[in-house]
Amino acid sequence: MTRLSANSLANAPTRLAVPAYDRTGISAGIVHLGIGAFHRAHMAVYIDDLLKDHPDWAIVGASLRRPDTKQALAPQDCLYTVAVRDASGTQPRVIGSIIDILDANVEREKLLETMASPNIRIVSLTVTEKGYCHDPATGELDSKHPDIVHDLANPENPRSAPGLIVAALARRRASGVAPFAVMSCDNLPSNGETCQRIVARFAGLLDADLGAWVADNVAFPGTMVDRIVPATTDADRSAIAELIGAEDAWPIMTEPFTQWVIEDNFPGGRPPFEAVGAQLVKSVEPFELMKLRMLNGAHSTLSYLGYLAGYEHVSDAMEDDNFVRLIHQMQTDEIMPTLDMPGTDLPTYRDQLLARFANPALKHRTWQIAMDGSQKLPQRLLGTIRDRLAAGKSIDRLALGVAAWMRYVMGIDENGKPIDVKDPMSMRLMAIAAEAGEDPKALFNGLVALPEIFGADLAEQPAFRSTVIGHLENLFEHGAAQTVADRVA
Ligand code: CS2
Repeated sequence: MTRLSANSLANAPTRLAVPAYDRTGISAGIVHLGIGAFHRAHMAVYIDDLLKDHPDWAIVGASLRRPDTKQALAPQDCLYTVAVRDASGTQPRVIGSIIDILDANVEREKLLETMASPNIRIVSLTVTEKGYCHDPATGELDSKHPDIVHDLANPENPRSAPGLIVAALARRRASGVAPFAVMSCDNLPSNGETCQRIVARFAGLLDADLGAWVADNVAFPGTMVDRIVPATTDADRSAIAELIGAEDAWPIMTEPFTQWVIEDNFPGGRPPFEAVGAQLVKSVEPFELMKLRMLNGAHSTLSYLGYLAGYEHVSDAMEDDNFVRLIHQMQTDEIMPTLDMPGTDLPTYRDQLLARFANPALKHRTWQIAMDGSQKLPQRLLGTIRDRLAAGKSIDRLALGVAAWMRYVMGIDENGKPIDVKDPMSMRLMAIAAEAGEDPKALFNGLVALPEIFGADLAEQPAFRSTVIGHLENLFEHGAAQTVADRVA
């Protein structure tokens, strides 16, 4: 079978959606750091929709960690398939908005040069929570992070996202080129402000003047991004090859739903995102809070409890009525009262989320979402818990999500089999858990004492302590499926 490429498109089946513009006539306006599956199913699709009328906004992607994206996509002219899936079938579409991919580890100079060029007016990022090298509880740069220590010592040869951004901004400043806007598209709270704080602090540690210049001159528009994008499997690759009549080394599977809310703060110009379905707003914060708490908070809860209960995929857990009821109750009784969203019908938003989680065609592994919990818990569950405690309200379901995480990071499942716990803090987490054994109080005390995750306050909250410990007792004694069933009975 031929490989997907600019040439193969000429013979593509006529029903296959392909770029609506001449790819030889487009040029880069955006550098995107972290060219993973999420970006390719989200921002790259919006850009694909607008290139016909705005050809100077194509994307140069960079991968910061691994060479695999470039290896997969370079031989196919950076083309790839986005396949939208639900119970009614699979809709493939070939995306052409990425025109080059740079491997930051081996093409660092070329990447910095590109980022410093005046044509680039936006540098966007999806580097996941841990890519910001920050303290997740406070949102401040972690100046002891090994990548930050490295980049402060080698500012012209950076390997972290903040290091690359600051090196490129410094070049632009030196040559009198206006800065690009830095647009975080990660699931961080106040991702614009958080990114600004981290980048300005990194710049300030290098050179106080540069730090002040970044703080005063660089725009960091916040965004709320939403689309569920499970990791691609070999079975997906075969299915897509069949559908598009060519081999695609890395197609992306996703759901029909997509949402993008963007703060309109682009002094150097921006593409008309609103023309392709994005929502431009003054402040993205309420949208972010709603999404992080309602979607991601529920997702993480489903993933830890679901994994422990033996559900491989989110949709498998959603076939269990007790899980559906638990998430519905958590969202309705404990999360929605913390949100202030004039103009959004929260019950409808909730019902739509439950339907999205249940999408049987999306094989989204609970293990995938369970990754990096230390970086995710603060904005997904702990902020909501703080708000509820301050209001003197119950936190029962939210605390069950936290307890399930504590049980999960022990690294042993309910059948005594090892769990592959992926987390930048996994060594510490598993050491604490090993020492605690199956003692709920000791496990809670050991983990809650990590200020990077729980801050200094939560350990001192009696209601938090007793509720989480109570859930841990049940998880140890009855297992996750029964604990969930008992809660919602
Ligand atoms: C998920 C998110 O993996 C995870 O942690 O919760 O990637 C989620 O699918 C997206 O945020 C949906 O927009």
